[in-house]
Amino acid sequence: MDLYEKLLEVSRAFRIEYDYLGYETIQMGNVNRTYKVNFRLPDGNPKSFLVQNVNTYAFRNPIGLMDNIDKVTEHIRAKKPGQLALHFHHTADRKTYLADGENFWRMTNFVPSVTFNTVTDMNVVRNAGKAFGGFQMDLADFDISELTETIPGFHNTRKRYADFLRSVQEDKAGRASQVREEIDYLVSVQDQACCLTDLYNAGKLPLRVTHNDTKINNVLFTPEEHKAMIVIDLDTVMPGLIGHDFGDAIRFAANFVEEDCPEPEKAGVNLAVFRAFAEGFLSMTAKTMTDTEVGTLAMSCFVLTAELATRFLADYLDGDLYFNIKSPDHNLVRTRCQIALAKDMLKHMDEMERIVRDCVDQWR
Ligand code: GN1
Ligand code: MG
Repeated sequence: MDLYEKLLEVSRAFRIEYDYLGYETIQMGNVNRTYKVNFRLPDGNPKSFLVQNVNTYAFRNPIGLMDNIDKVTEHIRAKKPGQLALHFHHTADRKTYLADGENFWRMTNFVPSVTFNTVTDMNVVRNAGKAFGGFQMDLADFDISELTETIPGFHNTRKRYADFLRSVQEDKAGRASQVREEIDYLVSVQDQACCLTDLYNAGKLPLRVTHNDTKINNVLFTPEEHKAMIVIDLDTVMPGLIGHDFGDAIRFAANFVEEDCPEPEKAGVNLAVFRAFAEGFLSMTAKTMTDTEVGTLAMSCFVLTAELATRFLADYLDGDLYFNIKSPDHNLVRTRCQIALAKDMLKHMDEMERIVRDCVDQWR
């Protein structure tokens, strides 16, 4: 069955009975596959839904994942009745997913919106910071023990390094000799990259419910005024550290270029974006953060960048099994861009620390 028919079948399973018009592939995320599926209502108006094919190589327990999302969205909905929310459609047997033996499908409402991969408008950045900070606060009273770890050790950087070094050792795709420089750099910064994990293991950082994938394109903005509407992609909502959310957001939004820019020399941390995001994020969270947490925020940006570089490079060495790729060297291009960004962040660490302290002083 081709995808056109498959998406119709999936939509019917989610009890969408309108006239089928076809689908569009949506560029969203590097792991799942996302489609906008279009229908015609009886009154002639168009109506679209978002269908995702969840990557079960990445998410080994997709039912646990959907259960997390149900609980988290329910918790937020209860706090903010009437506000825009993601709504997962149900199959005839009341499930929010369809497992057809081969693929794992889910369907949500389609929210007309814009997203950003790179940002020049500091208001947009500040609003994204507020949205992720607000998300963190909405879940501050959520019982962590209710959540399944959808990817165990997701931001456990020590574990990520162990996995990476295993991939180097195994060299399944025979590529290790071409990427010695990248391997050596990542090994040389291992202890710095693992500082959050080590502090947590030493009992110095509290566990929170975190989003864990705070790319700015996981915030939907209104098409005209660019107001942050909703935080999406709740697949990795899990117990985590606040630096995971802050650091990953900066890694993505404050880079001068996109995360897979083929010209790594152009990568680097844009301190104006850093400041705007920090202002938004800390306006929501500063009061509830411990001093030790505050002290980790600037460094967390380096941590998340180096960690992702180990993940991209490990996947390149394994033969591209995890991340969706657009070219054979896509994971290597991503690695080089993240390494260049990580190096630049270390150069600017003092300034990043100073900005965090300014913002905390402002909001405490
Ligand atoms: C993946 O699929 P997407 O874009 O939501 C990955 C993140 C990475 C990101 C890098 C579950 O996120 O951890 O930071 O790619 N998600 C998973 O773009 O591994
Ligand atoms: Mg994601």
